[in-house]
Amino acid sequence: MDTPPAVMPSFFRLPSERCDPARAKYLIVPVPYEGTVCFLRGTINGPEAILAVSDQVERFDEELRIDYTKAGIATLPPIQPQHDVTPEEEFQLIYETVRERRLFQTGQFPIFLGGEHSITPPIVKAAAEKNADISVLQFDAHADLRNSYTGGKYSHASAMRRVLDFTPNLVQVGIRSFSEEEYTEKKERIDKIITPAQVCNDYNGSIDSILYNLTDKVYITVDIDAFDPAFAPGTGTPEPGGLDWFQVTGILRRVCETKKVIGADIVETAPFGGNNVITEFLAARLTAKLIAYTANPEQ
Ligand SMILES: [Mn+2]
Repeated sequence: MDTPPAVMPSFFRLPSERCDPARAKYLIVPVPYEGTVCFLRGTINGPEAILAVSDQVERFDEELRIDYTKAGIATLPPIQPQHDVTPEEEFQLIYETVRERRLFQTGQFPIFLGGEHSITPPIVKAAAEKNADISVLQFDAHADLRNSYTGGKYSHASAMRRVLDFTPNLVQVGIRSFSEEEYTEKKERIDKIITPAQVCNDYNGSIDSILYNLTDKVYITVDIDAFDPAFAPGTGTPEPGGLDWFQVTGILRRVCETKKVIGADIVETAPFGGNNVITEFLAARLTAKLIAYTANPEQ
């Protein structure tokens, strides 16, 4: 398996005064973890690939017409184990690092770049300890609600089931793949699962339902496979019939305007060789959109 570098490129390669971790509003946290992936590998290289293309993204947002880098964007050292770890040890490492770095305690806005989806539950655990009544908004092709999978309780396919250990408030968007077990065990959640077909058929109704089911404080997790593989082919478990760029960013914008978003992750980007940089560029651009939508240029 590849070993990602301990020092990664900084997001946007901004001038130093805009990437001081003590003053920047946004903290980019690479988490190059791939331990329980069962189909196509490569997400361990996701964070580095996203950061490497990020300086190609414009710092001026074409929708909001602001330079959203003014609040500062610092890239922190990656969270990665120094030796082989079990999925449970990885959970503990991420949870403890998020706490030690005080990522949800200073009013700054962390954005974690994965890595596989099992990085999300330990982040949510740390965030929920500091934010009562937090919600999680998940974009994903997969429900990830299995109680355990081949990697055990901490498998990527159980990521959202583990999130439910820390908050009952979970809204899932883009879902088009779940098992009978997930459906029957979690049937009561079905109105908090929005499929791409629902988004296509009733976009405004879908947004209303998402906003209705979220509490005021929201953590956002984006599995890049929520997008249709036409837009994001570089991922471990691509599923046809996904969301497009305007659907995802439109929902994100409304949520960021309406709720207090406290942090986010973008996971499961798996750069495949050759010149296929579509997926990592989309992930970098989505990171920029999250920053733009939550940046307040008046402050
Ligand atoms: Mn997924």
